[in-house]
Amino acid sequence: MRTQVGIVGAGPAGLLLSHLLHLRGIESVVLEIRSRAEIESTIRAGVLEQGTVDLLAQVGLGERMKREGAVHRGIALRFGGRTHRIDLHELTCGKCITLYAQHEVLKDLIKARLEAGGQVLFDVADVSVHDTFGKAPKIRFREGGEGGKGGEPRELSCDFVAGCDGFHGICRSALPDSVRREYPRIYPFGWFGILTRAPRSTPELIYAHHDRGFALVSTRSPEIQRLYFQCDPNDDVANWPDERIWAELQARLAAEDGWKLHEGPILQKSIIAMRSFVIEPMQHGRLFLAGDAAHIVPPTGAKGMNLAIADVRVLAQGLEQYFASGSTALLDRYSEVCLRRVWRAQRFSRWMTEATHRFEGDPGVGAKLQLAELDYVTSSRAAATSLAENYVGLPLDGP
Ligand code: FAS
Ligand code: PHB
Repeated sequence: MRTQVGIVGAGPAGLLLSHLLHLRGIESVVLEIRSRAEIESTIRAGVLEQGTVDLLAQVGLGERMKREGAVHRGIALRFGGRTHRIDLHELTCGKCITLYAQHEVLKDLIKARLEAGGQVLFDVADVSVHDTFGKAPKIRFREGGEGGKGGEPRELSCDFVAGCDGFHGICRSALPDSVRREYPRIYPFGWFGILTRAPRSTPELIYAHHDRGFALVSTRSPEIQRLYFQCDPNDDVANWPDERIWAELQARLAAEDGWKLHEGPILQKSIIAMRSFVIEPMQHGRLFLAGDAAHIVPPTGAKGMNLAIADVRVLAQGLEQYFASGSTALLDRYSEVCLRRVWRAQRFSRWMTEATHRFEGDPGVGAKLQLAELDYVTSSRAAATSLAENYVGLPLDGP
């Protein structure tokens, strides 16, 4: 098999890259170890930045997002039992966020790729990348097996490899130790996430700081809500029967105005580790890493998927220039341009996490400073504007 760009991973990064390249007349093949059904049903992100929404609309993927997504003009910060609204729209001269689930974005992307005759190979196995430092990188894999077992050995020759295989993928390990620098951080807490069939309890997201720990009220639709609360990362969902979950959420989200959370049957429960991670550089030879394969942010800032999409936008521009003129000027700056945005998103996500989560062993001064931080950001226009512009997404840089 041969193509121009071999893409490992059919997440937001891999699928959008394949779509952007297609619009530029550049061929690609996407290799994914999981099934289409799994990809289209994995519960993950929910918040799209303004820049992500604009890009998806520009490249013909906006129709269902605009119809089914929910535009939010603000978010709420709740602490000391009181709720403070951050008017994103007003503070950023008109920018908003859109609540549209990641797996819905993936459904739209897969439909667009397949309808355009794109090659997205699901259920492949034993993927490995080779010669990414030469002029003819190769991706070896097995196809047609059952659940990753068996299948014919295949080899895909390409001009470039895009490592879009997420944090637990194989592409990052292809960067030699001699050139790579990693910046890992594990937080001492996780998020307990639930999906519930219940009406919306709030018109906008609520980020809550509470003595018992952080809580977040988000949404997927008027009928399906997404909620998270800070938990022990080593805990087990089996320890959390529905009534205990609702009791904990009600306690952490209690407000002086008597506001109460609408409860309902819990459809899905999961515990998510909280970490931040960056690898530098994001490119080596003809291997380009994008998205979670190169960087992870704690989800408090809702940046992960948006960063993945920002990466492949820059990569597609560089690949377009290369295939049009042979120039690698933009590709040579790929890592530098993406890492500037990644570190700014790391800074913001860390701030959101450290201002709203309870840190074990804190003698109390930490919580006092957090409350002062939240009090400041909800009473200073300058500070609120900084939060708002980071939350809706900093402008997408050109290369
Ligand atoms: P992904 O991990 O999404 O995709 C990688 C793909 O590669 C997967 O399909 C995987 O099966 C495949 N793969 C792995 N190994 C492979 C191999 N060897 N060969 C072939 N394929 C392979 N981000 C936000 O912006 N907003 C949010 O609200 C938000 N909420 C989140 C909530 C949760 C619970 C979690 C876990 C994450 C959240 N994120 C959020 C972050 C999340 O959205 C990620 O940043 C996003 O999925 C990254 O996309 P990709 O880089 O494409 O990686
Ligand atoms: C979500 O809706 O899943 C979500 C929203 C905001 C976050 C993280 C996740 O910060």
